[in-house]
Amino acid sequence: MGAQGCGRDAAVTTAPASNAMEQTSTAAFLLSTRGYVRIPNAVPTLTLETARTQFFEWLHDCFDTAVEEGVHAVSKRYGVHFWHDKGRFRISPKLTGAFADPMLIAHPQVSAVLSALLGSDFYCKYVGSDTCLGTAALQPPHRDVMFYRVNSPSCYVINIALVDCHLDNGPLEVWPNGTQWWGPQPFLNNRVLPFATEGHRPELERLLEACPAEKILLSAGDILLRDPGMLHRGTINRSGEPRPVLTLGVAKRSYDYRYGNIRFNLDETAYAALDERVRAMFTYAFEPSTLFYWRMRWRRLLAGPAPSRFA
Ligand SMILES: O=C(O)CCC(=O)C(=O)O
Repeated sequence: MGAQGCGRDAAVTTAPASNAMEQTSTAAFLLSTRGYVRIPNAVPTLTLETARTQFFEWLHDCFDTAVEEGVHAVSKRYGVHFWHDKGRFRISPKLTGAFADPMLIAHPQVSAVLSALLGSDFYCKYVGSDTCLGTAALQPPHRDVMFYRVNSPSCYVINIALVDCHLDNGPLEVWPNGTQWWGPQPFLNNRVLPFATEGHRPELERLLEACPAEKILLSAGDILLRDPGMLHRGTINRSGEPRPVLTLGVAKRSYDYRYGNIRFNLDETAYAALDERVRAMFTYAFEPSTLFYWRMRWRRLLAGPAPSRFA
C-alpha cells in the first residue's frame, strides 16, 4: 500500500500498540522515542457509539450555523463552540454524558502513561476535535506547539478515533520521532519554520523528502498519544464522509501554551458533575482556592489576548 508523502511514498502503519496496564513503561518509552503510541480498542463500545452519535449531531448543527472561515462561533441548536477552516471543523465537545466518561476522557492506560512522563498532576488545556471533510486540503508538515526550551516534551496530544481512520478518509501523516529529534536548530539553519497548518511549504517539503513519513491507521475506539512536537499533517479525505477525531491537549503544570479554553467545554455545573478522575484535569479553571488556578490566570494575563478561535 503506498500513500503520498512529501513527493515519495509514505509508509502505512497501525502504530506500535500498547495493550495492557503493565506495559505502561513500554508505551512511555515509545511515546518518548518514536513520538507516538497507540492504545488499541481503548474506549468501550457503548461509550464510543453514544459519543459518535452525539458528535455527528453537533457536527450537523455546526454545518447549519453559517460562519466565516477561521472565526470562533457557537452552534445555533446545541450551543457547541467551533470554528472551521479549509474543510476542517474544530468542535469543542461539551463534557457531559459519554463525553464525560472517564473511559473516554481520562482513560486509565492513558493517564498511567502520561503520569509517567508529565507527573501525575498533569492538566488538560483543551478538549477539541479535528474533522476533515472532502474539501480539506493536504496540510504542510507542522508541529502543534512552539519549540520546547528543554529536551523533552512538556505536553502531549491525545487523539481518540471516533470512526476508523483509513487511507481514504484523511489519516494523520507523521514524521516519527519525538521532540529531541525535531529541535529548532536544523530548521533555523535552513530558514524554514514548521508551524503553518495551511498552504504550501515547498522548502520544508523538500527538506523532508528523504525523511520517511508514516500514515497512521486507527480503528474507532483506538487512542493515539503523540508528541505535538513531532512533525505531522492532516491528509486528504476522499471517502465522502467526515472523519472526526477527538483531540485533547495535556501538559505539565510548569508548561502552558495559548491554544484552548476549557470554558468552551465546561461550565460550573458540568464541572461539578464530573467524575473526580476527569475533574482533576480541569481544577485549574474552576478552583480559585488552589494556587494553580491563580498561576494559570496570571499566565493568561501575561500572554495577552489570543486570536478568538484560540482563546
Ligand atoms: O486532521 C488531522 O488528523 C490533523 C490535523 C492537524 O494536524 C492540524 O490541523 O493541525
